[in-house]
Parts: sequence; C-alpha cells; structure tokens
Amino acid sequence: MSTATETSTHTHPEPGSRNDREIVDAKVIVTCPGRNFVTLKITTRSGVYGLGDATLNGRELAVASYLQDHVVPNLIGRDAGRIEDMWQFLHRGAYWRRGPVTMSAIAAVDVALWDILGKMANLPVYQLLGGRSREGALVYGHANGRDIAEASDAVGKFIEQGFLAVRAQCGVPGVKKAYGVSNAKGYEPAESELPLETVWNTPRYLEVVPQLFEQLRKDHGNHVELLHDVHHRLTPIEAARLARDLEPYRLFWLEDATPAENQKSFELIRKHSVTALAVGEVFNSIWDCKHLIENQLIDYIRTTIVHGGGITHVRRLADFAALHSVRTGFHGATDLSPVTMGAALHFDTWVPNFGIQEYMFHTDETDEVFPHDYVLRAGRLHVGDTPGIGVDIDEKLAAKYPYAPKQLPVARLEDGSMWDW
Ligand code: CS2
Ligand code: MG
Repeated sequence: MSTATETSTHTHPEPGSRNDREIVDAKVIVTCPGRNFVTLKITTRSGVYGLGDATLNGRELAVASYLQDHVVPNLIGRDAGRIEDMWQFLHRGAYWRRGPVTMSAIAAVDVALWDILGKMANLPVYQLLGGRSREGALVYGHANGRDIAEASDAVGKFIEQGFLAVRAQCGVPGVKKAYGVSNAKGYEPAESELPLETVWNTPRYLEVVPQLFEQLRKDHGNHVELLHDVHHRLTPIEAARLARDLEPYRLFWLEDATPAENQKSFELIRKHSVTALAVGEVFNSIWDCKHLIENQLIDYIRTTIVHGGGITHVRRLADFAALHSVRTGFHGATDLSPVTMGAALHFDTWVPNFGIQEYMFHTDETDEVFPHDYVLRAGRLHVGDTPGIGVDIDEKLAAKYPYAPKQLPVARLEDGSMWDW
C-alpha cells in the first residue's frame, strides 16, 4: 500500500481513492423496447459504472440533448464520489433552474453516481441512505375497463394476483377515449407520433366515478385499497365535489384532482372533503409543492426520482414532507424505466414516511434490456441486495430498438377548447 507522502494518487490510484472515482466516460443511450427510454451510463477510471434514467415521456430527445450537449462535457474528469457537489453544480451552475428537462437530466447524473457509490462500497443504495425501514414496498396496480363491470373484473384480477391496492379507471359514457382506459394489455398513453386528440366531458365523468367506486366496494369489500387518478381534469370546485362524493368508498387517495400550479386551489378541496389527496407526478422540485406540503393540503407526494432531480433532491423533499405528515407515493408508470423503479425502490425501502409505490408492468422487451433484481411478492416490491441500484442495461439489445417518436394525447372540450389531458 502506498502512502500519500510516497506517491501521488493521480499517478498511482488506490482502491476508493479520488482517482479511482474519476469519471472517464458518460454515454446517453436512447432505446425503444416497446417504448422510449433515455439512460445515462457514467463510467469511472476503475471501470465501475452507474446508470441513471432521464426519460421524459414525449419529450425524450430534449433531455438526451441537454445531457449530451451540455452536461456530459462537464462530467469528464470529475470525482464521481462528490454526489452533493455535483448536484449543486448542475443545479446552480446552469443558472436556469428547475423544469422537467433540467431536473430529469440532473436526476440521471445523480442516480448514476449513487449507483457507482453503492457498487464501490459493495452496498445496495438503501443501505447508503440509512438502511431498511421495511421489508417490502406496498404497490398499487392499474385496473381499467370500458365500463364499470369491466373495470370491476380487472380489479378482481389484481386482487387474485396478490395486489393489496389497485387504481381503478373506467370509460365515461359519451367520451370516446377516457384517460386511463385502454383495450390493449397494458395502458400506454403515448400511442402516436403526433398527439391523439381526445374529447372530454366533465359532467359525465363526475356522474360515473362515484358509481364505479360504489360497485367496487360491493364487489370487492372494504379491505382492498382503492385509488383513482383524475389526471388534472377538474376545476377546484369540481374536484371538491368529487372528493366529497367519493368519501363513502374510502379511497386510499384521489390523485391530481386539479392542476396544482395554483397550489392554493387545494385549500378549497380540503375544506369540503376528507378524501386523501395525492399530487405531484409532474412536479420537479420542492418549490412546486412547498405550499401544499407546509399547509398540509395533500396527504401523498408523487414526485419521483427521475423527474425530481434524483435521490439527492427527492430525499430533501421527503424529509420536508415528513415534518408535515405527508407521505411518499411515487409515480411509477411504464414511461419511468426500470432504472427509476430500482432507484425508487431503494428509496421506498429506506424512507421513514413511505406511503405507497405505483407499479405498472414493463413489457418483456423492456425487462430484457434492463435486467433488475427487484421482485413482486404478495403485493409488495422487494429490492435485492445487489450493490448499487440493482438495475443493469444490455447495450447490445438496447441498440436493436431504435428511438420511435411518440407523443402523449391532448384533450379538448366538446366545443373544441383545449383542456388538460
Ligand atoms: C399517470 C401516468 O401513472 C399515472 O399516474 O398519470 O400514466 C401519466 O399519464 C404518464 O406517466 C405520463 O407520461
Ligand atoms: Mg397520475
């Protein structure tokens, strides 16, 4: 073993020394094994590499370019072990802060560095965060149907598979393509190269949703946890009415009941209802939900690792939420790659104020491109003990699935006015 006085660590790196951790390569990988994913792979001088997800559904190449053109040149030569400093450098240093593109790019770097640190320390990331708080992370699956009966059958199938919590969506009479309903095997909203135009009808929706949950409680009893996603379709007063109408069916949560850019609008919903509220899959920073959290206007915060600036920032957000009795309920749709799911599960395994984790099955092709060690058992996801985040990428296979442009749909009212999708 050399000592600092005998040799310079720059010319004779020791294991774990700064030189060993020097970033020598950073590569942006875009692949479409069933849907598009952007992955950052950072490699250190020692050969240890880490992965980070940078997928922003429908706007993937914007983040790929942000990383490739503006971030990667800054990474080479830096110490992969300075995770906090790197975060501050990318956030403050860009001058232009926040926003989904910037924060997804920062998240990719951040998660890749946590992955590297875990591999170098020979520890799973949940251990680096402070260790296990629970054995497994409660998850909810996605059930949907063209009508109430079909949605109820779908909920039944999830219960048979061992799910303890299920999100339920159903078709709205008179609405051709309601949010969350699909006749394909897995619900996948980004279907076409240019946005699909859908038509929205709020009165019909407000009529059918309480009927759906009344039927679900009749068919499946009181013990399964039920969730519902409004997907930003209602005004604050309409959201308050729906939350009140759903009270008898004791939802685990009502999600994105109204757009939350105007955080104060949640005060109105709270005033009228005790239905638990979740929000924040489109948030990118603690500032987007500060008012909601410190005024206890929500019960669950959905902002997850990839769109919220990585483990480093979401940890700050979760700690802030804990002070105000708000729990985590991370976004986990299929447009978040297994790399995000792996990182989120390490977080879920540690975070004291954990609530629930959304979980949709990825396609077999996606699972093959991103081999991972997390497993679903009896309604909970369990992380493995692989050092790092426990997710890898098969680059040769990834190269077989070139990028395919796809955008999310848009919604309009019947008179043609643009609405929130
Ligand atoms: C949804 C998502 O999972 C959810 O709660 O809101 O499916 C969302 O529509 C997509 O992630 C958008 O990319
Ligand atoms: Mg949602």
